[in-house]
Amino acid sequence: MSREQYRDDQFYIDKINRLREERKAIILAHNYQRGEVQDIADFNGDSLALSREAARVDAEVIVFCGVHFMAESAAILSPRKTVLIPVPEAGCPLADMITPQGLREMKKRYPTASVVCYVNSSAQVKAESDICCTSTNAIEVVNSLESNQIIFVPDENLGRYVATQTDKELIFWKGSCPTHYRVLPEDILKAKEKHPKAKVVVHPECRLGVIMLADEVLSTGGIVKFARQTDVKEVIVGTEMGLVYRLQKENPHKRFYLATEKLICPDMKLTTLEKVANALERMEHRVTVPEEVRDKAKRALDSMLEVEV
Ligand code: CIZ
Repeated sequence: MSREQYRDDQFYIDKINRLREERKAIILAHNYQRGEVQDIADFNGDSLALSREAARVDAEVIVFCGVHFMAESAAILSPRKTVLIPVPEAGCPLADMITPQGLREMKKRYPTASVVCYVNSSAQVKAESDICCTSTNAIEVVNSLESNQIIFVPDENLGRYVATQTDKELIFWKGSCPTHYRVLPEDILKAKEKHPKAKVVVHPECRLGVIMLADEVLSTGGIVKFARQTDVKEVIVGTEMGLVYRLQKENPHKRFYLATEKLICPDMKLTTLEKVANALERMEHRVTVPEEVRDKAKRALDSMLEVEV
């Protein structure tokens, strides 16, 4: 890092620390955020862990460093707190691949099926669903339902992986995370050739051909736990690069290799220290969910929280 960059970062870190106290705010950062943003956060985690933290903490203001659907989930679970997102354009292409109208049409085609909705979706899509899931609990959520036929939206890759682990009949939506979709089986084979002693851990948003080459298939929270507990000293990581920063920081005596340089989510990288400082200074950009949508979306999230993992 250049001296100028260091000086700039320090300027914004001091500003954030002063404003965080003045505003009685906490800063939550997703595992895919830039390293320097993870470093100034009060709490790092996956979207569900962060939303739970948002609901639990005694703070008036939550600055959610992540993408829009994540801040929205925090607003759904904590309606009385002020939830701010530093970059309102930070979206999720996967979440944008399904509309409430599209889901309503699918429900008409399969009227007796239950609807499981991955948290990477808008509040309106959650409101149309019976239950939400994350990549940590998707299998348990699907198995918890009485119905044998399940509409699984919007991530087809995650759905197809879940289908390999359950007897239920899953109906997929054609959605995928462009970042994870870019990873090809050849990328994993190349990484394995380069690091023959390493274990391969991939996210279930990867395509099935990639999943089949992995030693473990885990959510980001699961990968954090795995990295802590494993005796293995080298790990090839098949998920967004921001997680590798956290893994290396928490496990300095192990080595983590990003499976491919393609694993970068442009939306996750939009949040910078300057944007976090601006959010706190200007108290923007507030994320709210209309009450009638919030109420239904919260029911789907609450149903998920009741499922034991
Ligand atoms: O739910 C999340 O936070 C995402 C998008 C991935 C994960 O596995 O943590």
